[in-house]
Amino acid sequence: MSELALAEARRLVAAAESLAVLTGAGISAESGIPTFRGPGGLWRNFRPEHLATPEAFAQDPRTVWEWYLWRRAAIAAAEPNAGHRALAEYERQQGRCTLITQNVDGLHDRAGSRRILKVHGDLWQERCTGCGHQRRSHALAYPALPPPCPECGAPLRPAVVWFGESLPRVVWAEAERAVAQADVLLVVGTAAQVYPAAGLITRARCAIEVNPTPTPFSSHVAVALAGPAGELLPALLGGGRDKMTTCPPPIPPA
Ligand code: BV8
Ligand code: ZN
Repeated sequence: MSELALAEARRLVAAAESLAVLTGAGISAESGIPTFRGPGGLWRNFRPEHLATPEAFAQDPRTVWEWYLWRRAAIAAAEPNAGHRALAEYERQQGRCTLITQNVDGLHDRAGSRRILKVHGDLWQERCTGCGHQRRSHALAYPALPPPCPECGAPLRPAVVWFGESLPRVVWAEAERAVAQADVLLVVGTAAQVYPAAGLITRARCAIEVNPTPTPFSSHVAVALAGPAGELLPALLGGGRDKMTTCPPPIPPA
């Protein structure tokens, strides 16, 4: 990744009045959580349609629950990484940051981020398919799958957004507003293939991508930083805000 690209990205962030961030599974990769489409990815042994859809749950709720409980166990054993922490620290110091995440793992919460818009739901939240009863749960196993609703006995499901399901309306509207109002959208660790979340990138006034691998948006963003979030976010966000920041002098040729 070029030092010039990082310097330009730092300049854009330092000059930004408000920042929005869109994260995907890649920001949790350095915590040891497999991504969806990468090597050894979460989808590797399954096709998304076979697990993360209402049809799959209707057909085989037990297998779907086993997959989510397996993911809960992996996440419970993991820790937020330097990328999660850099975002939380930036929000704490600068305040003007809205974090939009496609992730359901809760690692941003555990890193200390507060203003989080979970556009694909939360793996640690459950919802009744019968009466709509909601609860938070950190269970890694249940005596029976699917677990019955404590209110009406109908099957509980993970309160995540499956393919073919709408995103939570209020959360999504807030995410759209945050991107529209932000001077810079930081796009971190997403292959940008899942919509409508990926569509937020085209609506940004100025986007900076952090990803070791090119995505369909890499050639359209202001700066594409090719590298891991755990390394680049601390370098990018660590400097705090300084409106007078000017672009540092170009690196003298070696
Ligand atoms: C909707 C929650 C409409 C569950 C997820 C047919 C029917 C219906 C809809 C569709 C359809 N065909 C297409 C669609 C739209 C569909 C879609 O986009 N499909 C894709 C596959 C084409 N979208 C939907 O269905 C959405 N709903 O459209 O509703 C509607 C309207 C009205 C009425 C009814 C319906 C709902 C989509 C939400 C699906 N749920 N997750 C769960 O987690 O189990 S999606 C899932 O993918 C996760 O949320 C994940 O975050 C997300 C996106 O993946 P990424 O985060 O990008 O992860 P990925 O592995 O792909 O990439 C990781 C990246 O990280 C890579 O680029 C890698 O290079 C990078 N990386 C790796 N290491 C690092 C790193 N980056 C930085 N640092 C590192 N160290
Ligand atoms: Zn119920």
